[in-house]
Amino acid sequence: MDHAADAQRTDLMTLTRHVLNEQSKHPEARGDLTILLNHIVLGCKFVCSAVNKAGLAKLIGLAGETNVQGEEQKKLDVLSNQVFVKALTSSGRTNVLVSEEDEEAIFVPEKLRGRYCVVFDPLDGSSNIDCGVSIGTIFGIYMLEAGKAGTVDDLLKAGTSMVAAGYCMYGSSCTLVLSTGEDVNGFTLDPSLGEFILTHPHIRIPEKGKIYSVNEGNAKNWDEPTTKFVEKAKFPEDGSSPKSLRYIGSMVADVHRTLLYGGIFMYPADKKSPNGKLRVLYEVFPMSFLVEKAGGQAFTGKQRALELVPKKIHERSPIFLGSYDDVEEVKELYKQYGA
Ligand code: FBP
Repeated sequence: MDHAADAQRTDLMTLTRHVLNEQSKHPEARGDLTILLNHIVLGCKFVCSAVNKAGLAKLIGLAGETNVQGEEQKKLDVLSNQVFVKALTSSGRTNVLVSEEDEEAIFVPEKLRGRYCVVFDPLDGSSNIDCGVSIGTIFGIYMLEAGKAGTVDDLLKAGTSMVAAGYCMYGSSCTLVLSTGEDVNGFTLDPSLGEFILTHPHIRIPEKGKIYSVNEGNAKNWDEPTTKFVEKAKFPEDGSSPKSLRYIGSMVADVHRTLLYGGIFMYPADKKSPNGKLRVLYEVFPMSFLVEKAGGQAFTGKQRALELVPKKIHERSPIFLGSYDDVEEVKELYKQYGA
């Protein structure tokens, strides 16, 4: 780290400045998305500080309630959800919200309504909170037709209708990865400034990876294409080196590594969970949007993930996402063996 250069670093590309630059490319833009993103950033900063001091502040452990998925809620889950619902509502730019933690969609009060709908998982990977492993927030943004009062149907659309998506990873550093439709950029929180600084411009996922990421504990229930793919990863028939297995069990952390290093992240369907585990609106869609914008692919086992049209807000779907060539291999296996 060249501290001298660092100290001289005056031309700071903050996330706000970056989004304003992107906005200036759209003369019709009114700045609403910029304001909305700034409120999401505020939520991420709050959760980041809460996660950092979770152990000390007795924020770890159970909150004593269960959420719509029937999962026991953690204190940080509840806190993060409250922070994001308040930040998104108070932005005056949102209309309908869907949170992993709330059974029903949240309709913003009329006087605070705006044109955007936001789907989000306030704290993903919650099974890793108490052991301090990286967790994250995932979000996807839709734009309503002007003057339209939003309904849940405005969110039960193909993921291709999203206008922006991102995640914020709370790990050794706090990193926010965002796409507003063109490319994918990563920003790291500089705690001394309280600002997200552009550290990973124009992220491009390597075309082929050396890593596969899946919970092999479910292997006995997998379908044939998944079993074959993992077998070939471990015992390649073409003399190439075996792939390495990396699985944190926190989607944000596993997808972040996949975006930067390449490879494939999978949560396939299996006999126990025929629709997989991950939720379409606030896990599969945002991550698929980012991976595609970075040059990769996202596949459900049947179709391009972003072309899915969910029927309910907490619907689940199998997912294979990552490097283009690796996902292409999975698609070939599904063609060959069928699901
Ligand atoms: P939560 O949103 O309830 O945390 O569940 C999602 C998740 O933790 C993902 O982050 C992760 O990829 C997956 O579940 C891990 O599931 P498993 O423990 O079955 O491998």
